[in-house]
Amino acid sequence: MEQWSNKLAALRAAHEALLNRKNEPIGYENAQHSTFNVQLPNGIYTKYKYPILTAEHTPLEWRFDLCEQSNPHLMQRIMMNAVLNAGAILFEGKYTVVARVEGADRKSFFAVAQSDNGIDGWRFWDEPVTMPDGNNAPATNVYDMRLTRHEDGWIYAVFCVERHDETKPFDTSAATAAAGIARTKDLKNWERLPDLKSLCQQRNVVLHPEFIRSQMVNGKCVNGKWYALYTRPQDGFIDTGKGGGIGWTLTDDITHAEVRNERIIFGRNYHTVYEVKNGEGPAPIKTAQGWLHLAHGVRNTASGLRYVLYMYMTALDDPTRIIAKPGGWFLVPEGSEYIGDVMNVAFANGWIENEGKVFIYYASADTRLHVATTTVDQLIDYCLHTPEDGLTTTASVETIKALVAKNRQMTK
Ligand code: M1P
Repeated sequence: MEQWSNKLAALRAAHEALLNRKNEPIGYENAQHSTFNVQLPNGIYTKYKYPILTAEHTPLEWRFDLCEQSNPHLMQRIMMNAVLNAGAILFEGKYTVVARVEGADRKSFFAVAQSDNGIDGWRFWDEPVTMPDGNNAPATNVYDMRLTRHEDGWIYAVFCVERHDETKPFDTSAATAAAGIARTKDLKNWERLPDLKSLCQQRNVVLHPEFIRSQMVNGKCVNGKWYALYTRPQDGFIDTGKGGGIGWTLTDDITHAEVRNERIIFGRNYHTVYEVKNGEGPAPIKTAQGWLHLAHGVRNTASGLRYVLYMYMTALDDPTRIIAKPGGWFLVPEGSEYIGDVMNVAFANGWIENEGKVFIYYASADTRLHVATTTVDQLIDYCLHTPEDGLTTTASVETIKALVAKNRQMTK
């Protein structure tokens, strides 16, 4: 009897120690130097020593039967595999994520976790989110929630809804992806709306936070009030197909959202970081100089796909007009971030802006969730002053030489 309770006390103490662990910013003094990687700060954002949420951060009550009679060996009854791609929002003064938690059974679900400072002290709520199916066909899996506090007063969640592709009954890997939509006021009670109607697969859709009040139709300016969605049309579940890139579509009724006139606002390009896939990350941040966008780009390599984060900016009066396009990636998996269930993946679908500070929640290797901190000013500076990708090696060399020449002038 005593032995069992001691074991439980030790388990609780170890779990509490993990949850209470202080995080440490990675600066020049404590930069990671290893034989294969030197991780010096880049001045654009600060990464932290520890991931903020992992499978081990999930409540013990989700995993253990805490009754000695029915669990005499104090074994995990339900194991957790990963905590990753999280939507994020400042909610009632707390930094709040709705994370994708994946169980050992490969099913993902959503769970809310909060922190007072956005960096450490994260605690999951007692139970995972109950996401109703509404009138939609039940999903096999749900993931990658984007949260948008919309000017209509609701908090919206748009996420991937995955189901088996019933047109291929003998292919057990064949899947379809659609964008699920739900809304809430308290992150507890979710009203599920019909999935986004689209002629092609959509698993990477983000709601813009403001209404769009005018659009050009057949060369004429038409006034109205539309919800706007960033999309990523795909021909198949994995296959991007012919087009692809970040799309844009307007819909007047979010309770029956439909992709009608989708147009690509940021496409894919040969030999760039978004050659294979290009998708919006979280909902953009509004600044005095334009909308800040965080997105993911995917390229192919001999060892599989490489997912990186990149940024761009669009005009305040037209969120589809790109005004800054810094070349290359913004954030990549480094050091131990490479390693996990899906190697070489950095993915972000949540960030929080609070009084000019920005907290970027990114996952590494589809395994754990991290934070990187920066400011709106730094991100604008990054977007406006990082040279564009010149799309050829010659252009890249000329860009470097121009910077060297400028620096030479400074030292004269
Ligand atoms: O494994 C990397 C990512 O793969 C998918 O992303 P995308 O839709 O861009 O292909 C998703 O499963 C995502 O969750 C995952 O991180």
